[in-house]
Amino acid sequence: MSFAPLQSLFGIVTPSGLHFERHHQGWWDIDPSKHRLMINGSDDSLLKTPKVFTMDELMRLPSVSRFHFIECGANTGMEWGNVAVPTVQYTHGMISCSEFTGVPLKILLDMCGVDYKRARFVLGEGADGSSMTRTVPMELIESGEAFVAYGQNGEMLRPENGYPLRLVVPGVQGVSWVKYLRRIEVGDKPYGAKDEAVHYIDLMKDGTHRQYTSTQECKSVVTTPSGGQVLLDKGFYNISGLAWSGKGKIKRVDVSVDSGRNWRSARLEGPVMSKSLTRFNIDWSWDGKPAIIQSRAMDETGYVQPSYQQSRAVRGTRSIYHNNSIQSWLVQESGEVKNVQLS
Ligand SMILES: Nc1nc2c(c(=O)[nH]1)N[C@H]1C(S)=C(S)[C@@H](COP(=O)(O)O)O[C@H]1N2
Ligand SMILES: [Mo]
Repeated sequence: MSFAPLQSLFGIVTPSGLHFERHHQGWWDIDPSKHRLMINGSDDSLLKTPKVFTMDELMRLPSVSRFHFIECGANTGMEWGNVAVPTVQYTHGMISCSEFTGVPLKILLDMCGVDYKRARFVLGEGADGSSMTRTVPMELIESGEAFVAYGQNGEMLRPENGYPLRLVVPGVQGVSWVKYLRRIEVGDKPYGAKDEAVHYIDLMKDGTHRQYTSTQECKSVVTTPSGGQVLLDKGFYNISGLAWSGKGKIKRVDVSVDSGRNWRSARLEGPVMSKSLTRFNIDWSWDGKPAIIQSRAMDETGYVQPSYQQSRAVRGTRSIYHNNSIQSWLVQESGEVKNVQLS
């Protein structure tokens, strides 16, 4: 497992070598000439012809190239317990953003003659030893959004990121982006696989668990200044950060430098793309006194990123997954920046 060094990155694209990594069973060394993608049905009547594709066959098909973020559902997970890990790399670094290239899954399912009336879900399966399987609802495929990617940032996927083939499910948490993709099964109900029945579920305040919360809600974080950095002197600083939403485009990001009493709208750097990272910037003149810096994003649905107080009212303190609460960085008089949580 490794985290993207968000404090050192500019713009929105994560260089491939700095992409975060999450492996449930190590990374896999696959010979692309031997790799196959099989598409079958949980029951034969759900499609006309099951098919097996080679990489060469996939790369002849119409391709798309799109910028999307991928965020692990466990990103910012330690903050539920108010652990206050020191840097933005470890609070928020299980997110990355790339230009992915591949074939819309809809094209492949059409070639197999899938019965879309009955086949409402698919299961993606990887070739590694993790038995990672995830249910993906058919709407995300019929809309043309989900695709099987072989390219990332202009080159082939790297082995750590699923070479030679991975599922891209825009807006949905990373675990559904199955790497080393070798099989897609179409089915008529959710699969209840271990990684959706037992893991990646939300422990609620009342002790019950919430399942299938796959879409990553609107979230943002200031990356400069952020935990572990030091401001050398008072005066002008560019506050910079990242915002994203699994539901579409970022509409607005507000920034506060006084613990949330006053907010100003930041500049969004274009292009602002759907289900991608958006960079924001805002001018700040530091007077040398302690300051708490926060960002609060709003997406095109009107949803506003919640405070910790709001999140905890629903989720309590013992969750692991899906924390999109507002992050606070304390700039101390010494210029040193620290992770703090406001209650
Ligand atoms: N085959 C396979 N796919 C997988 C995983 C895995 O362990 N094996 N991990 C998942 C999880 S939990 C995440 S967050 C993302 C991480 O993708 P990355 O390593 O390219 O950043 O891949 C997902 N796809
Ligand atoms: Mo993950």
